[in-house]
Amino acid sequence: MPKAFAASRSDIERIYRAIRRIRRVEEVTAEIYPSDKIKSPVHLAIGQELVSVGVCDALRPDDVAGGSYRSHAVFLAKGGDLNAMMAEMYGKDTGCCRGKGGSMHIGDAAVGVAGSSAVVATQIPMLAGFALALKREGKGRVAVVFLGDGATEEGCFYETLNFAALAKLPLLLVCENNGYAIHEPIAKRRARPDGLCAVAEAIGVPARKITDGNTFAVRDAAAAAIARIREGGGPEFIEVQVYRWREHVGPNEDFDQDYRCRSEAEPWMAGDEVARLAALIDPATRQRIDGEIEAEIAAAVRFAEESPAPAPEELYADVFA
Ligand SMILES: Cc1ncc(C[n+]2csc(CCOP(=O)(O)OP(=O)(O)O)c2C)c(N)n1
Ligand SMILES: [Mg+2]
Repeated sequence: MPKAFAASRSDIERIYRAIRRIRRVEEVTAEIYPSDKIKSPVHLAIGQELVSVGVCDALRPDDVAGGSYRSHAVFLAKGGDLNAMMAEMYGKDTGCCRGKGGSMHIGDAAVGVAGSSAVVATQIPMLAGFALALKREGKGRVAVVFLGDGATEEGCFYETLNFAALAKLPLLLVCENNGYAIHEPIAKRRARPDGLCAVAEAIGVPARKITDGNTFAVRDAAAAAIARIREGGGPEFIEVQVYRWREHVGPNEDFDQDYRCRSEAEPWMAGDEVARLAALIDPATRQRIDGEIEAEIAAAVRFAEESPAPAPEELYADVFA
């Protein structure tokens, strides 16, 4: 049984709205995808939304967050504009990166989404750089980096952890451990699959693992860590056990692909956080929230479809070398 966390009705409604909105955006993205209107690969976070939502709920608007190619949830939870994200996936000029980045490279400086990177783990030193700048700025802002379990196998993860600990950077590292790097389970990749927090601790970064799939557990752990980080305590590491419901990249399920089976996913689907939170809200309120979300998504799809493509000369804009 998940523990009960202190949450008011308005907390529950706010978190439900955020998590359901991301779920529906990604489900609609998956529906549109086969039409080929979306011009970039999509790495969906369906089943993992609670991490971004829980962590970002504990952030200030002027904090900075960034993640990997699987960052729709981070972008939306941090306050990124849905129209701009949808248009970016369509490769349109109105996209958050003028249609040049696509799903894997979304960012929005105005709301503190630092950007996202498709090269595994490279977002970690990038957000450490933000953390260093924020520390020098001295206004108590923090940086958060979202990473997969596979990213902990890259050298720059260890290098960045060490530097961040040494320099006491205001950096929260959030590992979304979905148990797989593409098709390779963590037990085939690490001698100690349960050792991620121990690794961080050994380098001097306090670490905590959350396994119960509860958004409020994530939010409370993040809030406590962020408060210490803001006070100058240095970086912290939070690992959240989650499960990816769809294929590594693309809109489909992949339980027929020989590397995992549906029975492994079923307990996660049965404990779905979107459904659990929905059941805590009175039906009329829930209907209103759901209706608003559907209308917002439909409008974003229309916006993306009706937006112009970038002009041909845009090919040469923002090119540094
Ligand atoms: C440096 C580098 N190596 C390999 C790849 C190919 N690749 C893309 S995603 C991925 C798996 C990463 O797994 P994880 O960090 O657990 O993230 P998840 O996809 O599970 O969210 C790999 C190996 C890459 N993009 N970059
Ligand atoms: Mg993974």
